[in-house]
Amino acid sequence: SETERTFVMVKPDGVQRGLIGEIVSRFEERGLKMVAGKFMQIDEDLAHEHYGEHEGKPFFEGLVDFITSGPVFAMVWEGQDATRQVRKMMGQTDPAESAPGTIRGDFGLDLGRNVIHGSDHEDEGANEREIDLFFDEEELVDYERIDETWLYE
Ligand code: YYY
Ligand code: MG
Repeated sequence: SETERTFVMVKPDGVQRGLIGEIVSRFEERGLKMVAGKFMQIDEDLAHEHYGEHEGKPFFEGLVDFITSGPVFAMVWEGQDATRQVRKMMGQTDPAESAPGTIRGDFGLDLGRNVIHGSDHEDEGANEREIDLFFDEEELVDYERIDETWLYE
């Protein structure tokens, strides 16, 4: 698999429940590398753009209200097969269907309060689109993690 970057965000419920550190730890321990991070509040326009694929669906307005309701922690994580690996660590969209050991399976119960967002690996280019939407080029940092030679063959 290729080294790639993916967009990840602790949603307002995750921030309010004090889960930023726990979630960051899981990706760090897995060996993924954080290359950008930003604590911010999403406005209406950004919410509509980010979730544009869901416009018109019955849950859309509630989703926009929720994602703009408080601060989020937006991140970019880099690593081999990063987009798919992050999605696996997140679990299913519905926490109730997510296995224990996954982030949504460990920290959520309700579909509309599922703690974390990660780019869809089945949607080609979604990771790059979302990174561009949330971050400027100069906010992405190039560096090596000291354990990289032990993480990859
Ligand atoms: O990518 P992912 O977050 O796993 O799910 P999406 O199908 O892209 O939906 C985005 C977001 O919308 C989801 O995290 C919760 C919410 N949602 C909902 O409230 N009700 C649904 N029936 C489907 C999705
Ligand atoms: Mg999605």
